[in-house]
Amino acid sequence: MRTRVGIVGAGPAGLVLAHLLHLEGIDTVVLERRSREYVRRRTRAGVLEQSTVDLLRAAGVGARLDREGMPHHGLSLRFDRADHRIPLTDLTGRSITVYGQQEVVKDLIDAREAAGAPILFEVDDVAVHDATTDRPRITFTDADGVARTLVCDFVAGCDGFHGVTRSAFAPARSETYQRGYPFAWLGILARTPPSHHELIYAYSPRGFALHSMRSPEITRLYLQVPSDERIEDWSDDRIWDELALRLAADGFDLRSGPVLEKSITSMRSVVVEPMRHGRVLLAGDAAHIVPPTGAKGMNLAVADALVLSRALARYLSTRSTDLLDSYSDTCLRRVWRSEHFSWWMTSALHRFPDDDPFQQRLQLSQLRYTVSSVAAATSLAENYVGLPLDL
Ligand code: FAS
Ligand code: PHB
Repeated sequence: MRTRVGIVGAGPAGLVLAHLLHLEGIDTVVLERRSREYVRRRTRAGVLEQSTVDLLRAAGVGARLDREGMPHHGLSLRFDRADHRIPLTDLTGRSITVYGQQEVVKDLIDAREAAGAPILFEVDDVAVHDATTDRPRITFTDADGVARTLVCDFVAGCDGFHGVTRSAFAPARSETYQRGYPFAWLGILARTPPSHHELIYAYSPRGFALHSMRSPEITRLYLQVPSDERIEDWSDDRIWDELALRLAADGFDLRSGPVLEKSITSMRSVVVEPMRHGRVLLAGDAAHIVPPTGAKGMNLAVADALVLSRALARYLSTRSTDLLDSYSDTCLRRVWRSEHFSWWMTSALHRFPDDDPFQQRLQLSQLRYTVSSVAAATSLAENYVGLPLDL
């Protein structure tokens, strides 16, 4: 098999990249380990930055997002049993949109299939070869069990943090920077209307909780748990009881309902530098991970895909390597800004196992300052809605 760009992974990074390159008339093949149904159903992120929404619209895949997405102009930090609203749009002129990651993935898969472009689902044994030659290859086993080789001009590693493309990078040629957190998030999807019209990030003596949503009928909720927690130890009733305690505030009632999904997600910050090795380039979680507290993960993946699509289009049309050569540095500026913001939100809002009353007073002082100072609230707001992309 032969293509201009072989893309490993059909998540937001791989699918946005494939779509943007298709718009440039560049032939790609997307290889995905999981089934079509699994990828379309997988619940993950929920918040789109303004730039992500603008990009999807400009790329012609924003119609359902415009119909079903929920624009939000503020969010609340909840502590001292009270809500403190951060008016995102008043402070920045930009907003966020709540629209599940799997909805973005469905829209992109639909667009690719409508264009008749290939996504090979349920592939296995993917391996990348000859990264530093001008003909990198991907070997894999297709869904029928047939061994295949895809010869490419470039390979895009969009296969997430547990993918294989990063292993094509010579260890001596890359650095990994990381930080773990001594807790995880237990997340649920529940069939009940949201209890508030906006997101609530709650700091409580019992630990962090987050109230989010997916639609007027579906609520998305998270609570901080120890990093080694087992989902089997959390009955639905126990989850609702703990959420009610952590989200408690005067005049607030948490609506409960049938739990449709529950899972535990670990928390870590990771960055791999550089994001390029020869003709293999990484995008999204394959290159970096952020704790979800800043709602950055998916948005970073989309931003990388935009930068990479331009770099590849420039080279394949003019043979100029300028954007390829600057790809990693261009992405890493945004990545590290998001890493810092996500670390800051995580540090401010979570209870750490070893924290003491002094640490808790520092956190409360920071939260009180953030919601009472226009400068501090604006700093949070402009990071949360996301720095503009030059579309
Ligand atoms: P993805 O992981 O989405 O996609 C990678 C794709 O590559 C997957 O489809 C995978 O099946 C495929 N793949 C992997 N190995 C392969 C191989 N060897 N061969 C072929 N294909 C392969 N972010 C938020 O902002 N908010 C959240 O609430 C949130 N919750 C999350 C919950 C979980 C459980 C996880 C894992 C992540 C969560 N994230 C969240 C982060 C998430 O949204 C990512 O940032 C986002 O999916 C990144 O997109 P991609 O880089 O495309 O990677
Ligand atoms: C979500 O709705 O899934 C969500 C929202 C905000 C976050 C993380 C997850 O910071």
